[in-house]
Amino acid sequence: MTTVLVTGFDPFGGEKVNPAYEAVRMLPDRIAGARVITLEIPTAFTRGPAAVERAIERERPDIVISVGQAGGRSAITVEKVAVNLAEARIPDNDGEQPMGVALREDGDAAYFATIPVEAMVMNVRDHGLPAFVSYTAGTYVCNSVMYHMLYLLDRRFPGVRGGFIHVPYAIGQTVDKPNGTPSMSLPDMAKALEYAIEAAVGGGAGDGESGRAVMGETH
Ligand code: PCA
Repeated sequence: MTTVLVTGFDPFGGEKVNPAYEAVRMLPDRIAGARVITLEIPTAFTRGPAAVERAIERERPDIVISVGQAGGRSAITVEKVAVNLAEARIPDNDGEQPMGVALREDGDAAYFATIPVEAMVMNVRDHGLPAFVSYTAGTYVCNSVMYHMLYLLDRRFPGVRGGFIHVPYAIGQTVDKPNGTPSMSLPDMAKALEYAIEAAVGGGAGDGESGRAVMGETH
């Protein structure tokens, strides 16, 4: 049976919750016939990737998807690429704040996600929820976890596919933020993750009912 490992971060940056883990823990045990294993991981440059590595060694998943909060984004975004750079605007939950350093001296400059990014976005949209491809996971802990995961899969677990999804703020987080701050309800977020994972398990080109959408950014 296909196994999908889905991780979500703990709260950081003064927030009381991290919608990533809150939505991940709402996922069903089975998606498209695959077994779903969920895990909370720390928002920390060292302990975050280490927790993912241990879970991969323990659970031997076929697919690994990490989920993080991207406050300010308005929709689910499936990340296309992770870069070999840590540039932390704020310290992580362990007080670590790397500035302008490589994540792995021996790693590639970047790794592309090996999950079907476009098909996942299309499946979320086909079910009436907003989703986009993102071409940057930032330079903080989320990019680091995605980068280390893809490095690890490339070297030690060929055949295991991996990637990353960013989610907006949950509605409750925006109560004390400026008018217009985007948010999404946790049930909608969990459903969107479920549709994205469904497409990842399905695997094929899966361009969705609406056909291959035009993706990309002009800036
Ligand atoms: N988001 C942060 C780190 C943890 C999280 O949920 C990020 O985007 O880097």
